[in-house]
Amino acid sequence: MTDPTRAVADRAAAGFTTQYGGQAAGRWAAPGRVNLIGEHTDYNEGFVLPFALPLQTVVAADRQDAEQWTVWSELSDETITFGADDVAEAGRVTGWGAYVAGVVWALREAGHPVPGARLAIASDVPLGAGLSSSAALESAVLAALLDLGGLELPAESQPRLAQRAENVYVGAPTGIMDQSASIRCRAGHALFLDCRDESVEQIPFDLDAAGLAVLVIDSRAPHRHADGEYAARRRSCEAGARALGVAALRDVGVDQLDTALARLDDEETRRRVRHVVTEDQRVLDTVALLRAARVRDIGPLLTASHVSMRDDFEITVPEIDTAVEAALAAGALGARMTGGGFGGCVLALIDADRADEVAAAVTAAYAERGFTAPGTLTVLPSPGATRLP
Ligand code: GAF
Repeated sequence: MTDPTRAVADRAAAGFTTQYGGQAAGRWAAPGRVNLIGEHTDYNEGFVLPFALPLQTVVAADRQDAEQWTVWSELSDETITFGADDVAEAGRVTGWGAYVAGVVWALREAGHPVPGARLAIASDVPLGAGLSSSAALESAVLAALLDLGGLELPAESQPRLAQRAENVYVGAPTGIMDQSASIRCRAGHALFLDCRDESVEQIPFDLDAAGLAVLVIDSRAPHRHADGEYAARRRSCEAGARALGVAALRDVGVDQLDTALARLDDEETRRRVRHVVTEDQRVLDTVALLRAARVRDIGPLLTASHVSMRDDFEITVPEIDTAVEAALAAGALGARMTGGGFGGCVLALIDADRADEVAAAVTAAYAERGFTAPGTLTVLPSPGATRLP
């Protein structure tokens, strides 16, 4: 266990003891993620390339006899309890507890006899920063309940179940990327996921060997209508696919893009389609470079992805664009917004010895524009969900 994991795991274990008395039967951890490239491609059945962060959510838990789930979270220092009636139908538990109840609901819906449980949750994944705090919570709870109940669910089937909790129980129309990243990522690798058949390839992403680092910049931008805009982008993509007579935009190759765009009447839909089709290709190109250990060379693809999100998909905000421009001006090899958009984080690929310089340049650009100071953190590709020793 790394030191940061030990600290959050200790908080979960201590929270368990304070709330319920005694020791938890075990502790399960699941990470947040950044997406190296491939944004808004997952629900278009395309390609994504996330990696897990060293920031984790940890659940300390044990079984309880009653068909009841009692959950304490350090974030609100609040305990909630729900029973079988609350997970008989989606949406009955709201707020942060919905992510936990949603996992119980999805497991039961899939026919698994979920044991009653007492859970204590601690997390280092910041909320609302676009680093998948909800997928980390769902994935950690899922790992805990599977083990406590002795339930069999192969790792490749777990993301779909956690996604169902979020889509149906919580009601957020997200794709399969975040839960896949939290559950299936491996240390030192990015996860190349085909979101159509959910096949994965672990792509070595050895930043140290290349003398590079990934700097994650939390834009601290308030999320502006993120949920409504996310759903609107999804609808535009579906409309584009329908108009083109394909099952999903994944089925349009870059070599067919001009012909496809010429068949669309609506300028906005054309821009949305262009982003998704070119973004899928950028993922494939990034994977090809990483397979050849040409890590430095992926920089321009990251920046092109950002330009596409800014101009065609229109999901960036001024703080995010400022962070990308400042990082590039300070020598980053590439930079892009990561995650759903309308706030959240930027990742910049940088020479490892220039992290402080790039972070300072972004902070100075923010100050010049009067934005709230950004957060910065260098990260390495970390392990996916696991039971802690
Ligand atoms: C959010 C969603 F949860 C993902 O499914 C994905 O669509 C992403 O935005 C954009 O790539 O994180």
